[in-house]
Amino acid sequence: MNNLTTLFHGEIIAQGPLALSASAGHDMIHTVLISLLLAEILYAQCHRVTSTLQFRALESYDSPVIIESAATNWTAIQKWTLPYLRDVLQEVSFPQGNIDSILSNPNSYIFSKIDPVSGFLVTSDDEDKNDLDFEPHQRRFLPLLDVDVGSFPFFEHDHSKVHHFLLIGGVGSGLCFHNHEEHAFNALLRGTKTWYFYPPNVNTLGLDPHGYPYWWRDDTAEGRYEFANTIVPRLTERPFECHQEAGDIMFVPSLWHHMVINQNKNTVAVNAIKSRTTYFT
Ligand SMILES: O=C(O)CCC(=O)C(=O)O
Repeated sequence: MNNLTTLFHGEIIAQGPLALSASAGHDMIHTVLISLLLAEILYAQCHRVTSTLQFRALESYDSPVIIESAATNWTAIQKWTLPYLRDVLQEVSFPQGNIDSILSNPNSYIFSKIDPVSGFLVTSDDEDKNDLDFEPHQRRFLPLLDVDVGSFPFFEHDHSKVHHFLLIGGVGSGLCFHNHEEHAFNALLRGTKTWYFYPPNVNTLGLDPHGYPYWWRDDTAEGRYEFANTIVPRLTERPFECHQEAGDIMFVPSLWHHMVINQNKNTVAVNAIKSRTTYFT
């Protein structure tokens, strides 16, 4: 059993114990040790910190970071239970269907903008539609932030300049690799997420010994599981891997490529981003 080495800013900052069979020969032990060490270096887990960290300090990091339990005391965690969300969103038609069909389909996902002024959930594809143009049932889940549950925790920007999105998905849902121009923060309220990260300058074409990384843009649940189970182990440079639990906030640094798999349970998250520009690469 070997604990994973944690890399941060390119340095090994912690390395777990390695247990090897006593019957193995000296050379073999040496070889196994070297390969385990290399495997560990290639298999970096993301850095975890506690919420006492200063927001400004975090913004200058160029590495994905989980701020443990930073959202635990957020009112939304107590209020936005799955039964509550199912109830208030029952009649809302999202572009992908209604909440029950979305939760039962891992290839579906609610990723809806929360209007920064009204706090309304924007369920239409039409960004220019005024809040008042929505049908009454589309306005029931209101208001979301500021009035009802308070501001997004930890995040210290002028909230009127921040975009928020509500993300709800079933087991196996998620997103394929993409990045954004600005830092983003993702507060997980329900479920668990596994994140995979690559730095902005990664050579994507050299990652997979099997050739062209077709999986980079595969946005199916099957593709996500294949990536996690089959593809990651063979990669020449493995991604940073981060496990986010409910109550944790994930810091997604600008331009870092990331993909997400929602694990085990239905997940509910809210993210905060200064710009909503998304670059798919
Ligand atoms: O929570 C997720 O599914 C991922 C969110 C994400 O990738 C993003 O906000 O850019």
